[in-house]
Amino acid sequence: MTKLTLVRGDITRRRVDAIVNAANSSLLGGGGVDGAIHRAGGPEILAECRALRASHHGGGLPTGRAVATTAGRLPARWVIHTVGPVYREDGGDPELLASCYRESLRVADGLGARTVAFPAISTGVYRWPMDDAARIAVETVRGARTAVEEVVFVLFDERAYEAFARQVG
Ligand code: AR6
Repeated sequence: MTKLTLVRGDITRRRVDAIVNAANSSLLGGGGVDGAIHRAGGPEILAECRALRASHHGGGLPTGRAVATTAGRLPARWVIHTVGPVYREDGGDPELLASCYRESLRVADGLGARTVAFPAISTGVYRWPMDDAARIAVETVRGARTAVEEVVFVLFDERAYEAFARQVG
């Protein structure tokens, strides 16, 4: 059983094996948590993202998939970059959001990571409603077959923290 922990704060400060980045398909950075990770981690992460993009994902990383880089100056050992789905007026595909969590844990297993920190993927720029995103995140991690021992959800504000706390119970 993977232990679930909730904390409020900035994911770039977490000393865990891997932190997950809510990236976009370009893997070239952006705003939100993606911007914070590249700013705090330094140029090494972006250089690796460019190399990954060039060698494996010429068309960009598809939504719901995940890849890993080292973590530059961050206290974590690796950054796992995943691309969440955009929530539109007619909704979003919950399976793609679940896939972000599952695939990130699969990549973490490949790295041998035992502790992994996730932000609330897709709940910022991509506008996924927080309660629904929290439900999908918690259900998916609880249902995952993984050797990861602890998943830490790092929630940036009180509203996100409360939504995840309601799901974890
Ligand atoms: N630590 C933890 N959580 C954070 C941090 C942080 N330092 N900063 C923001 N959050 P978002 P998305 C929260 O927009 O919705 C980027 O431009 C934030 O409050 O970062 O998946 C990418 O390049 C929110 O709850 O990611 C993509 O283009 C959550 O992280 C696009 O945004 C996710 O918000 C991805 O959008």
